Amino acid sequence: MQLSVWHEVNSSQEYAEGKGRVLRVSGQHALARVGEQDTRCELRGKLKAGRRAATSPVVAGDWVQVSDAGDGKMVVEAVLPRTSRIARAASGRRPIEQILAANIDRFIVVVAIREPALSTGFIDRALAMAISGGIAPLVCINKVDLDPDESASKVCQLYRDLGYEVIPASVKTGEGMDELDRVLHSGVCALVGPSGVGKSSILNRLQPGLKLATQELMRQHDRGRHTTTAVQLHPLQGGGFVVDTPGLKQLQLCGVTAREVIECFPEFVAATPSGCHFRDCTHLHEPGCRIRDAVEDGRITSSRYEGYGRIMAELQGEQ
Ligand SMILES: Nc1nc2c(ncn2[C@@H]2O[C@H](COP(=O)(O)OP(=O)(O)O)[C@@H](O)[C@H]2O)c(=O)[nH]1
Ligand SMILES: [Mg+2]
Ligand SMILES: [Zn+2]
Repeated sequence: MQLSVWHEVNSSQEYAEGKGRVLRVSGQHALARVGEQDTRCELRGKLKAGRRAATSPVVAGDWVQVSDAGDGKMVVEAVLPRTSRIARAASGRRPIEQILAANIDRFIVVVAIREPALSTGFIDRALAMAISGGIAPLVCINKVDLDPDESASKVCQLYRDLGYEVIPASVKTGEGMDELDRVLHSGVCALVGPSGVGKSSILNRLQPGLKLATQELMRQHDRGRHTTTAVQLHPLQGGGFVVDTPGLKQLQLCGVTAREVIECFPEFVAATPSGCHFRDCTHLHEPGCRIRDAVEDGRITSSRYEGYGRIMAELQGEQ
């Protein structure tokens, strides 16, 4: 693994304080970067996951306090407070929150313009997940080389008009790669998207040393082996870390409030400056709803309103 500049600057003090950053967790162990070393640490008893817990008490990205338990054995003593999180609802009879990663600076929503077909619903849910987790989102639309009728530029414009940063990209032609490279080095970034959109391919192109398994390689070589499975922080040459999340086909939101959902739809507020007839209008079925008027007369894109409806229905089902 390569050392990063960021790491060299900060590592000696962290090492002195016994502070480490968790790169990945497997079972009752964590691989943490402490100072300049990647160290396998055991989890202190109280930090071990119960059999039915959805989330390990320690997740990738966590800052942890480690100590030497003798014989060179390192132990994670405590998890420092998290500043942000990527969380989803774990499947089960009652949805429970599962934290996939913590302390992430940028949430890069990755979709493809084709193969698999683009779903703005996915983008909308991913934005809600980022915002509710306290992470600044960005949208990357990959595979624009497969876009003969330039439908990508429409989608780009839709989200840019809403105030989000959008990067059209192609691993094939190299479009957008410099921009993505800059973003990646600005802190700890996570790539979140359905499988097959090109997340691992993007990272391999920007940093060949990562050698992440892509679907193409799988088809050629090791059939049956899974691609990205556990969530893991990969150190980047030149600073920062990146997280390549496993393909999240269904982004099951968990614990997102109605207010956070509305934050993801700024055009709703802009289109109805004086609000709806009912002050606590959910914009789903109430009479006198100005949002639905705005959808009718085209001031709000209908795909966005449908995305809103699906998220709200899901959150109501959760209660
Ligand atoms: N045409 C085209 N294909 C791409 C592009 N990026 C990735 N792919 C292909 O899409 C497939 C899935 O890529 P992969 O990186 O495994 O996707 P992931 O599941 O999101 O990590 C592979 O066959 C890649 O070669 C792109 O920009 N254009
Ligand atoms: Mg992948
Ligand atoms: Zn309304």
